[in-house]
Amino acid sequence: MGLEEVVITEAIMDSYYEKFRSCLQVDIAVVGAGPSGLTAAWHLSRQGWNVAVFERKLSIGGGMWGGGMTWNTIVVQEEGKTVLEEAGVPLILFRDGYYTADAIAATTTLASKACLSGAKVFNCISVEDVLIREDGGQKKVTGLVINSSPVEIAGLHIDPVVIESKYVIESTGHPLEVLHTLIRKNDVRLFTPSGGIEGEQSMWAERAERTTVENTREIFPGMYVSGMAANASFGSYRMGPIFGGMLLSGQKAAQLIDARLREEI
Ligand code: 48H
Repeated sequence: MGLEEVVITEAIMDSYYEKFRSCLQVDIAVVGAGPSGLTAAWHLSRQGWNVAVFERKLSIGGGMWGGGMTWNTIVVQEEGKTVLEEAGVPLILFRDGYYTADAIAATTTLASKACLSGAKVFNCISVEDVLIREDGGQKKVTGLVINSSPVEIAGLHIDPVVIESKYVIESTGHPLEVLHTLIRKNDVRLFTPSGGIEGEQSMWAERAERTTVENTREIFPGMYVSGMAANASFGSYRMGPIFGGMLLSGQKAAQLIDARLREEI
């Protein structure tokens, strides 16, 4: 049997657009396929929610691929290791309470868990804005404004498209991109002490790991923060190449949103 190039093209078109169409109205839209976003996507999709993940880069994994300074090993502590254990990532005990995992195995396993649980991951798509509505005088995020990353990189003046979501998880890491856009463009207050973005502080691994999980919560109606974005929003510290907090934060964001969605049924 011969191979027809146009059939290959048609297969890609039909399959991709079916996937995209199934995400026009999702339960949860995750911005950023780093460790916290992928963990949240996995935990939510396995509960049966319709989840879409948008990642600007061609590669998923965010800052986890590179371990510390390109040495592609990650460290997790006792609490954080449970998420990797459940995913089936091999862990090695380094010293009391410190475990290492291969950064590539950890990233690809989390991505695989998310995809195979049903989350739809769209790489090469950048989130450039949010969709906003007013409900009883209160503004609420109701979706994402997305564009092709190559369009963004080339600086082409091409309008974006939109997907609706019941909840958004802002997991863009240090830059906190979506939240910055939200407050730059709208006269709104966040659920932070100042009502704005508190900003990230310097390295303090122990405190940062704890607060990443504490700071994982709803930051604006319809929008949750997870991972490094949670600490950057609420003014806490960075933690360097230890990833337990990122994983536990993704898990917590998923638990909080799962509970909200169940209340709404
Ligand atoms: C689509 C976007 C957009 C956008 C960004 O940085 P990440 O790995 O995020 P986390 O929070 O899951 O993990 C943080 C961790 O990697 C880290 O940096 C740590 C632990 N640092 C400690 C320290 O001291 O430095 O992933 C975020 C992802 C990336 O893949 C971005 O490309 C993506 O979000 N992204 N995707 N639209 N507007 N902005």
